[in-house]
Amino acid sequence: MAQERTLSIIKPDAVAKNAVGDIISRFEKAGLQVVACKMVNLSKDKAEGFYAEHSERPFFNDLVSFMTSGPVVVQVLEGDNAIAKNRELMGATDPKKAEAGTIRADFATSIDANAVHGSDAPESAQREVAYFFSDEEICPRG
Ligand code: RTP
Ligand code: MG
Repeated sequence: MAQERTLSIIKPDAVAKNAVGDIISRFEKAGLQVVACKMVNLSKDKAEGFYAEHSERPFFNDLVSFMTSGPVVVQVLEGDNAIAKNRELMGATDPKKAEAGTIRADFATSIDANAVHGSDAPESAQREVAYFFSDEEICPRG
């Protein structure tokens, strides 16, 4: 299977719950490696730019407010089939619909405060990784 990179964000609700370690542990146990990682407070501009594809959606302002409400942990995950594997580990956007044992089923509160973000396709993964990390900040272990 193809080695891929994907962008993961542990959102403010999960950081506030002290669930950072539990969530990263799930990625590692599933065979994904953390090859870049930082904790940041997103500015309104940075959050709006990140979710620009949703700018016309009714939930956009709430989404940006939520993503700027506290620190987030932004990571690059690398591994076989990393984009789909991360989405599988995350579970459905709405935690009520997320399969048991997924990150969102276990840690999310609502469709807004849903614990994690993961890139949804190779193109978005490439764009999102570059939105947060320079090449020098990514540390593949080979
Ligand atoms: P994400 O981008 O955060 O990984 O989530 P996703 O792909 O599962 O969902 P997406 O459709 O890209 O939506 C981005 C985020 O917007 C919020 N949302 N709220 N109230 C609503 O109907 C609604 N729909 C989406 C969620 O926080 C979602 O993660
Ligand atoms: Mg999305």
